Amino acid sequence: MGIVNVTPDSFSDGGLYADTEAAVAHGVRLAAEGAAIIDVGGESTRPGSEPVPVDVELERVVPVVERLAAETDALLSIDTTKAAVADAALDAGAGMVNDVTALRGDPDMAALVAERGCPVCLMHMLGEPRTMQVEPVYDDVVAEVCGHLARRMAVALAAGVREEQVLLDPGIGFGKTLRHNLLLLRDLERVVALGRPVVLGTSRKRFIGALLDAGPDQRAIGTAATTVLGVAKGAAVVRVHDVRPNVEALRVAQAVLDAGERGVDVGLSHEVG
Ligand code: HH2
Repeated sequence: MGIVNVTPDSFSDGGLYADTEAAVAHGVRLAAEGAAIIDVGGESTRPGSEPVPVDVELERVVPVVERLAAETDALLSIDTTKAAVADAALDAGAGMVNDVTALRGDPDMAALVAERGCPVCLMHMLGEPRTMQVEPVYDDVVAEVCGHLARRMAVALAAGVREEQVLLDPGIGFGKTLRHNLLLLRDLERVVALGRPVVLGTSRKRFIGALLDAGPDQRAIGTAATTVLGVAKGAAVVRVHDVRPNVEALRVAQAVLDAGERGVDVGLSHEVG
């Protein structure tokens, strides 16, 4: 899943793709690099960010979704917490909703997703973006994230969402310390055991910067490490800014995971190693 942030203030690429042309060109490039899903968002969820009015968010994302639907074969996902934005994006050609509040942000979202019958990603977040990084505390972060996701899935199903349309995401960086993020990655199998495809969003996040002492645009290789580990532990989707290095890391990792199963056997006699 490649990320297109049509925002002036996203934490790692804010302002780079804030106008329609730049956002569409970026989405087309990510699809060409191998993204099967393009996640379009018009509101930053970085720690401390303020909500964006619905009309502004609509103006940002709808033209981009329309154009990407015409210009790529990728499944388009709309990253929003607002039912009106999801509704308009689905009309414009999106086929999936990515809601970082797991249907808590807007009382109309659950019914909308149920009615549209589209896939929906439910993510764990402690509190809300404005306050989530203010001393997050858990007794057992993995158990609490899993419990929350199971409860949010139950709410979605009660609203009429079909179970096979639900994806789950532990919400890396959303109300978590470095240690919480590492524990969630180490024990990702426990999230996978909830029985739904898991989306992993580690890309360029602050915990990688803390480990590498690197700024957001220097975190692609660290991100690829989490992609490989995450997929080895059963993640189904990785949400990334830098599609190409992650696709390459994944192709090699997948070949190892599948060794002996698919009969991959390419002659390498002229290469060293
Ligand atoms: N992370 C961000 C935004 N949306 N959605 C899911 N499902 N999982 C995530 O981990 C996730 C997400 C934050 O990253 P980004 O979009 O790059 O930044 P910003 O929110 O500042 O636009």
